[in-house]
Amino acid sequence: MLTSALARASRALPPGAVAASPAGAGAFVHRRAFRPSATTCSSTSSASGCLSPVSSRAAAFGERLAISDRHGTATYGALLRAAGRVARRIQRALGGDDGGNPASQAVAFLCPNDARYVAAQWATWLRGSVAVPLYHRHPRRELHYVAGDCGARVVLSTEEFAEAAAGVAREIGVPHVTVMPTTTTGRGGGGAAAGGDWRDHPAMIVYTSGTTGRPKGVLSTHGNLHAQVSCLLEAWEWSCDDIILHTLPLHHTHGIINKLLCPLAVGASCVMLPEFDARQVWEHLLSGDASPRVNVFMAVPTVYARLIDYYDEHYTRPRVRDFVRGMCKEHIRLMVSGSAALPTPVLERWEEITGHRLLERYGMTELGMVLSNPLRGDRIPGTVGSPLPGVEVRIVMEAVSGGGESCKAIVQADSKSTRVTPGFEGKEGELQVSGPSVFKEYWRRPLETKEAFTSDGWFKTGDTAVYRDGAFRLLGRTSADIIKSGGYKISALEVEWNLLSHPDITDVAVIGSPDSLWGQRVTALVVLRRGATLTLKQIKEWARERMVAYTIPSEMILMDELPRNAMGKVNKKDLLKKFFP
Ligand code: MLC
Ligand code: AMP
Repeated sequence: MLTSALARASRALPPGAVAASPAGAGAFVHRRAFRPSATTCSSTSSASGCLSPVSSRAAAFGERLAISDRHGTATYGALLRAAGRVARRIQRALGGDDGGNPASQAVAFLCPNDARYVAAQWATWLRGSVAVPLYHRHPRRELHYVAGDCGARVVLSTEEFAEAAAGVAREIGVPHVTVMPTTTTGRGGGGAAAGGDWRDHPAMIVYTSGTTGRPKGVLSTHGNLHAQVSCLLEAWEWSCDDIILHTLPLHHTHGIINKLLCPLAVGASCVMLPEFDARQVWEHLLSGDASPRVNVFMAVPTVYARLIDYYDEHYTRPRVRDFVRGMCKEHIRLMVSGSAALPTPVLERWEEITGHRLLERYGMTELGMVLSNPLRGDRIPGTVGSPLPGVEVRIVMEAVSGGGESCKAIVQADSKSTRVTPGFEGKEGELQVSGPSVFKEYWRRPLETKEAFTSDGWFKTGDTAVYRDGAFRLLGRTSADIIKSGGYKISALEVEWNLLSHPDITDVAVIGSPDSLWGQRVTALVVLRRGATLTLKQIKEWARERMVAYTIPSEMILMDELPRNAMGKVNKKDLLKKFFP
């Protein structure tokens, strides 16, 4: 039965993918995974380095447990069969109007955090199309924008989001397809699939905010995703015995790459919660006899701060505290923080509570993960370690010479070595990145793509970094117009643009004010129309239908006018100093 299920699943795969499994899986299986045992995935050895969709490795993992969610469990085989069914539904919905080449087709999908998300993502890849995840907490306006901007040929959703997804599909004039539960039985098999080399094949578009215009679609190829996943598998020693607890949104890199595609690329398991809930996370981390028992956890700093608050409130007795520490020490092998700077007090308190020093790493939607503290070895608070395998970084500072300004790389490093220009250790500059994990382009934005790279091909992160005492440190964004709140990147300019459409607001400047829980908070300095009154509560209500929840200001400061310079620009760094010294 297993053999026929795998054979069916394999038939659903594109030619390149079939070749990669089981052989291709070996490229991802690290040390512990090669240990022979009845349940290991060591049979998937023979590293070929073949590039193919991450999902294609699944055929080799057959009846191993892939996902455990609130509806039940799904094996790799079941996921592939479900993906095959969804792929055929897409094919039917598109009918004769298949558009020729699925590689140029975007498939937008709106699914909760459970096995059906994976089925939708893999169905897209089985077809050779481009996966574009939507987020169910986004207002309709935002869903419409993303689905329209990526040029989705079809919108997928699960039953519970069918109304919103069908509405979006209608607005952009494409079919809507429902993703069914993964547990139902049925034939496997997929839709049309492109063959050939998958390296340059477009795989995914994730939307990210920047300092210009509306959010941009970051297009990554299968080669990019392969690189983003494989460097983490190696550096963090992922194995098929691992079980990760997944609590992050699945429309961003952290949730998609680090917490979902990594485990699924090695045959490990992923326990998915529908959303972050401190009590449930603690229950999973502490349940001694639960099956599957979690041994890996990753989150943004705000989540760790929330977990600490919960612990302080609920786990007060000394014996309970000993139990918490004992369980975490004994059962968890890795706890990672990233997406925003980890405050040292959070790192220290978490270590006190669980006995784990969080492994902090640095990454970006356009790049996957770039820098990481070591799995084994000293994790220095306030640093993000060194480059991951396959990633090259440099720190560039603007050097003023006699003839004018030029750029100078003062530090250049990869996972094996770091070269510092003598006299420049400890000097700060912009972090730039190069390597196979770097995204292909901003979707349909050639100008922005060009501007994001240097003339010699390095991606300009817009983050200021410094290299000191053997490790990289992030010092913040070069632009005050980018805010990071709870791990979400928010464009201050986009928030301003939204608020300016309020009839009572005549001028506004949005800044990221420091906050111990959120990292930064969205603070709006607002000038009102003469005679108008407006409270923060009213703004929040007005914004609910229009703006993404985490971009809505949580603080408002009323001003008579905004201080502007001769060029008419507001100096946000000055405003920050003035209001949040
Ligand atoms: C929620 N709120 C936020 C917010 N999230 N406000 C500011 N910033 C945020 N990030 C608001 C809500 O609208 C609500 O407002 C109030 O805060 C409480 O909401 P909540 O429902 O209790 O919050 P919750 O849903 O629990 O969300 C908290 C969170 C979430 C930390 C779990 O923000 C989250 O999932 N963050 C992770 C984002 C992420 O995955 N980033 C990775 C990007 S990739 P009100 O007014 O209604 O009370 C990347 C690359 C890399 O960065 O390196 O990884
Ligand atoms: P995003 O564009 O949403 O992918 O967010 C990427 C940005 O998050 C980076 O450019 C950094 O500014 C920030 N970031 C990610 N990890 C860290 C970290 N460990 N420390 C500081 N900033 C981080």
